[in-house]
Amino acid sequence: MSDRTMARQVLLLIWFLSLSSALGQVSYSIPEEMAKGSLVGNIAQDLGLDLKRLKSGKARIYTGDSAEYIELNKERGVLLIKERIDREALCGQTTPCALHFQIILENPMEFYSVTVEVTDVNDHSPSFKRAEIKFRISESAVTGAVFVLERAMDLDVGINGLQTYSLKPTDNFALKLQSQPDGSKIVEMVLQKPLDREKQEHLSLVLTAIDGGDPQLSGTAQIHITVLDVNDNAPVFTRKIYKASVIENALKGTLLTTVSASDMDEGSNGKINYSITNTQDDVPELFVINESNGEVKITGSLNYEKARHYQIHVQASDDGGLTDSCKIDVDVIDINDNKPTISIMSKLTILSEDSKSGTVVIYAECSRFRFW
Ligand SMILES: *[C@@H]1O[C@H](CO)[C@@H](O)[C@H](O)[C@H]1NC(C)=O
Ligand SMILES: *[C@@H]1O[C@H](CO)[C@@H](O)[C@H](O)[C@H]1NC(C)=O
Ligand SMILES: [Ca+2]
Ligand SMILES: [Ca+2]
Ligand SMILES: [Ca+2]
Ligand SMILES: [Ca+2]
Repeated sequence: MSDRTMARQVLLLIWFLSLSSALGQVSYSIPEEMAKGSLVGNIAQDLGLDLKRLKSGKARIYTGDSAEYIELNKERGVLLIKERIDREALCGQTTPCALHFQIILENPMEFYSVTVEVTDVNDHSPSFKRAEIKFRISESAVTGAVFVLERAMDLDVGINGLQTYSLKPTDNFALKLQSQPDGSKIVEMVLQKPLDREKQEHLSLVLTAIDGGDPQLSGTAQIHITVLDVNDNAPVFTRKIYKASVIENALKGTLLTTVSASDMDEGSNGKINYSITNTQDDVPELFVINESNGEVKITGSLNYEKARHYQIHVQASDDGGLTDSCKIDVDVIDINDNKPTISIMSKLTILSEDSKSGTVVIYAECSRFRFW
């Protein structure tokens, strides 16, 4: 076929098509997803053609090179669904969505234009690409802090498409939607009430996307928030004042008492280091505290005759430098370690007349006990 004959044929076709529109045009509107064999429309009646003419004219559908979703039943003069029509596959987000084809008859040749509009059915739920969204947020995050969430997709169009979102629960976060020029929305959550890791370390929220179909369809995404600790709690001693008593000749290493503080924070923010803070007396030489478990032990020699009472000042500090303090009132108990002096004294009076040399020895002992 030469270029010229081809051009002539194209011209001829255009002429016929323009003529056909003069002859008749019909349009139908059907929902997508109709079953195979469903009725689209009574074409013979709508075009004013009788069934005999359809047969004698060898009426057929001409779609060009696009797929044939619709067939002509010449016996009944009707258009029927030939293939399932998925509006989403056919038109995507484009509206309106329509099929255009011609009905061609011969002897004489006639063209009729047929338009079948395919309307949307709400057969897709909004959906999120990721069903789980994870955040790690510091408990010191300020109110008003914004976190971008994921958008959902709904393949349907118009009212059947994505309409809005909801976020639950709303204890700490509020949903914020920002409309974009292209009609989509930026989805964010805004901190409304400060987080507190000590109260709640994990938060779980549900983001729901909703379309406007009837019935409405929805899709959800889980939002998991791990609240990160900051050092916002100081250690707290279980008591402000501890009482303890110890015999004056207690051995080095004897346990006096155990102090205890707790810190609600996590890890090093809650790790307590105990220390004795006395500076003006000999407490640091006589007592020692285990910096990790608060055990206070004797590390020097006590003497009732010298001091009957001690006050140990203890500090608990976390790694962030927050502190609490308490004191331990220690009573030293006399164990009568001067009793031998008294008996020797009485012996001394008995012995004094008998042995002069013995007296000297015993007296020397007494004075050592008494006046040391
Ligand atoms: C505990 O505190 C003491 C005194 O403040 C310090 O010398 C020591 O290094 C601390 N220990 C730890 C494990 O931080
Ligand atoms: C302190 O107590 C811990 C735990 O009981 C122990 O492992 C550690 O050896 C103690 N430290 C000292 C200096 O006694
Ligand atoms: Ca649809
Ligand atoms: Ca939908
Ligand atoms: Ca702390
Ligand atoms: Ca904390």
